[in-house]
This record gives sequence, C-alpha cells and structure tokens, in this order.
Amino acid sequence: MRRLWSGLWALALVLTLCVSPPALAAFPDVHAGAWYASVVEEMAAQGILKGLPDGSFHPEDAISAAEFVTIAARCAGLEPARGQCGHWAAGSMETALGAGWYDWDELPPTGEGWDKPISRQLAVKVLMKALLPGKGYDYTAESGKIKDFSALNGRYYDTTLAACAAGVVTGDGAGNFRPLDGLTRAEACALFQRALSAAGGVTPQPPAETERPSVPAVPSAKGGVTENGWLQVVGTQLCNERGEPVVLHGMSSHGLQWYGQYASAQAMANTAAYGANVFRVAMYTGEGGYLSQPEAMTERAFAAVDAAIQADLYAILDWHILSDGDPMANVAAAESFFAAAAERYKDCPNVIYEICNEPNGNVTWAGNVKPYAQRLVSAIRAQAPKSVILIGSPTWSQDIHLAAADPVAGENLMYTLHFYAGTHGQELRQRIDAAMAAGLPVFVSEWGASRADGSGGVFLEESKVWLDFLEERGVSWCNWSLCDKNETSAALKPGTAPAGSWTEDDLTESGRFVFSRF
Ligand code: DCB
Repeated sequence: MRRLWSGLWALALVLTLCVSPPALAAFPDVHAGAWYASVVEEMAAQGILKGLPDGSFHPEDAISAAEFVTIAARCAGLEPARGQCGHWAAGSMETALGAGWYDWDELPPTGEGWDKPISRQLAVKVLMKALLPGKGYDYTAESGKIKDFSALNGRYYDTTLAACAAGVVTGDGAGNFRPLDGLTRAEACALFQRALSAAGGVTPQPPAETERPSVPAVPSAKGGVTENGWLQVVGTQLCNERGEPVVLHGMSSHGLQWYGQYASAQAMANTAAYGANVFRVAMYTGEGGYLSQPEAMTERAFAAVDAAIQADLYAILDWHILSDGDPMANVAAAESFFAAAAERYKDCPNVIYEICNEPNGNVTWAGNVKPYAQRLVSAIRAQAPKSVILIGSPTWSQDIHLAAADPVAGENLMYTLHFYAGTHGQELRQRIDAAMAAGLPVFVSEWGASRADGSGGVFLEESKVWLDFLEERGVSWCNWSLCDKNETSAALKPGTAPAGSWTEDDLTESGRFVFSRF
C-alpha cells in the first residue's frame, strides 16, 4: 500500500512539474517551523511541486532514483524518450542515461533499483549534470569542506566538489556529506532549488553533451552496433543485420580479476575513439577467476559488457579457460553462467558469446571440445536464438582444422583461431585458408604482437603480415590485451590511468601499432 502510495505521489509530482498552477499554501504535513518549509512552499509556488490530491507531501520519505532523475529531466527540459521497460519513468530515464547523467551500472536500463532510494552521491551527480554541467571547483578547497570525503567514491569527486563550490551541497550539521545514504524528498527539494537558482532559474538547459575522450578520433570505417545491428554469419563471413560484410576490430581485456579497471566505460570509449568496434571481456575461470568467486566475477563481467554497450561496441563475453584446459571439467558452471548471461542479454544485439577461450593439454575435439560446444550452444540458444557464438579448439584454439572436418551443428557459429606473432606464422595462416575453404567461419578473438607467453618482442613486422592477411579475408580480431601490465603484449604503459582519456604517449609499442590498425 505504501509503495502504491509513494508511486502515486511520484506520478503526481512529476506530472505537475513545470506547469504553473496558482500558488499553493503549505502542505498540511509540512509544518511551518520545519527547516524545509520555505523551500517546499516556494517550489510549490513556482509550480514545480504539487501535493497529492489529498494535499500531502511526505517530506521525510526517501526519494527514489526514478523520482529524482525524472524531476531533473523535467527541470532541464529534456524530452522523455519512448522508454523500453514498462516503468512509469522509463522515458525520462532513457533520455537521462543518453545524456550521460548516470551510467548503466549505476541505474541499469532494466529498471532495477529505480524505485529504491537514490544515494546522495548519485543524486548530486544527476543534479549537476542536468543543471550545472561543467561547473568548475578548486579541489583542495572543496574537498577540505567535506569531513567524510574519504567515504566518497572517486567517480563522484567531480560532481560532488563542483556542487560544493556552487553552494548546492552544504553537508549535514556535522559537515558530513554521507555519500551512500539516501535523501528525503524535502532535502531533494532543497538541492533542486539551490541548483536551479545557481543555474539562473528554471530555464531549460540544453542537454549536456556526452563526454567524449580527447584522443585523436579516427572514425571507424566499420561502424558500431548502432550502424550494424544484429550480426549474422553468411557462409564464412560475419555480416551485419542487412547482410553486408562487417569486420570487428578491438581489444581484449586482460583477466578481469586483475585488470578489471581497464574494462570501464571510459577505457572502452578510448579504444572506440581510435576506431575499435568490439571489446572482449576475458573472464578467467581459473587463477582466481569465476570458479573461485562466481558471483563477484559475474557482476564484473556483466558490468564490463554493459560498459561496452554504452560505448556502442560489440562485446565478446569470454569464458577464459586456460589452466583448466578441458572445458568439460566445468561444463555445469559454464552452462549456468551463459544461461544467466543469455537471459540478461537476449534482446541485445551487442553481445557475442565465446564459450571456451583456449582448450589445451590432454583434450581432443571429438572427445571434449565438440561435446562441450554442443551443450553450451543449446544452453545459450534456449535464451538467445540468433546471437553469434564463438567456439575454441584444442592446442590453445589453433586446431581449427579439426573443427572444419567435424563442425558443430547450428547457425551463427564461428570458430576462434588464436595466434601470437612471435610464435605463430605461415603454418597457422595456411590453416585458416584451408578451414575457410572448407566453409568454416573463423574469428581471431585473441592475438598478440608478443610471443605466446604474452612477453618478448614486440614482433611488429610479423604482426603486420598477420593483420594484412586477415584484412584481405575479412576476418575479425581482438588484440591481447588492454592493460598496463609490464609485458610486451600489453597496450598501455605501466601506470596509465584507467579513468582518463589516453594519448599516444600512454600506448606501448604494441598498443600504438594495434590502435593504428582499428
Ligand atoms: C593465451 C591466453 C592468455 C594469455 C596469452 C599470452 O595463452 F589466452 O590468457 O595471457 O595467450 O600467453 C597471459 C597473460 C599473462 C598471464 C598469463 C596467465 O599475458 O600476463 O600471466 O596469461 O594468466 C596462450 C596462448 C598460446 C600458447 C600458450 C598460451 N601457445 N599460454 O601457443 O603455446 O601458455 O597461456
């Protein structure tokens, strides 16, 4: 009942925003002596607030994320979009997300968390992006004003400190911001009022431009998901929704359990700015990965996929077996992971499933990898009938000749070939030609400019021969890896900040070469 009531309240509040009814007297549940009485009354007088039909205001209830974002959207004059889920706030939420007021992982577009109290740090971010974008501040001066600054997540520094500088955020009586707590409807009104007045009134602002990294932008000739839509495999060629050949180029993450910070929306936007249109999310199974912490790794992998989606990239979700060489060893875990992934992303054209990175050791195609692939293809197909699925092969995904002789039944299946330019050459290239001639669709979901152990070299001459070869054949690829580890296959120099944009100076020899080939 209470939920219904607060939902109605939200609707009434939102629907009456920005209209100009006659000034209202204070709400019966707003007492004249309350600290927020004048703020609420003034906002009511401006027509920004109106009570429920019974005239009440519920000032001490926590404001939900959907309510807060919707009010901000209306104050900023943003047109609600069509809205994909059935929630009453879906239209405003979609527009606000598109305008960059918050990220997918903060408030997922599925509606999850929208009716929960919004945190103060997120509320202030939304408010600042909506009404005072680009507002400056002095870091030392403003951070010194917040007693519990250390409790603030770094991604909210900018907006929180700018809000302090603008006088929008004043802290509680003790000088604390309490970033993770919620805020009441009364407090939210106070925030909106101060931000509106700092912004010069209720004049709608143009939507803030989504932040773009300041790396030299090489527009992709191949296009992202917006341009290409659902992928399909026609013969041996990867094609877009219209059936035109498409080639994907991009980076693979390193192990998410170690270098997850380079699988952020910013990191992906940085590669997209250089022309990448795909990102591979390498979720190790062993070595401290999924098998030892399934929930945490699932969350990280999904967050990375969401970040790729946000950057308009195709996202390869990679079950990164390595020390566990036989995929059958953990087939039940793989089925449950991919069933959950396919359920979550079944309507999403971005996602490509890579079911076993590199089978190795004592495994055969017929005895281990193919039966595994058949089980995983069924598990994924139960949810996602047409998404592209990538299948590995024995010897670290080099034995595509075995797959070509005995392929898995099904549509939109491709087979991975992995190479390292310092180790593998002509022989493997011939294998690709033979496999494709036999009708096998090939995808190079991982290659490195180093030796096969990730170090040595770099072998740029050999890499160039390889990439030219793939280009002539329209074969897609991802490079190992987007991280700052001190190894030659890493694309970033040690210490490169994951949160900012990157210049040529941040890239390693391998990184410069690879990024130039997107
Ligand atoms: C693959 C793996 C990938 C591995 C790279 C480079 O393994 F898919 O996970 O990455 O190729 O070896 C490396 C990282 C290191 C990390 C290590 C263990 O770069 O930082 O310490 O994983 O997690 C291959 C590929 C081919 C061959 C051998 C391996 N091969 N291998 O042809 O012999 O031994 O991992």
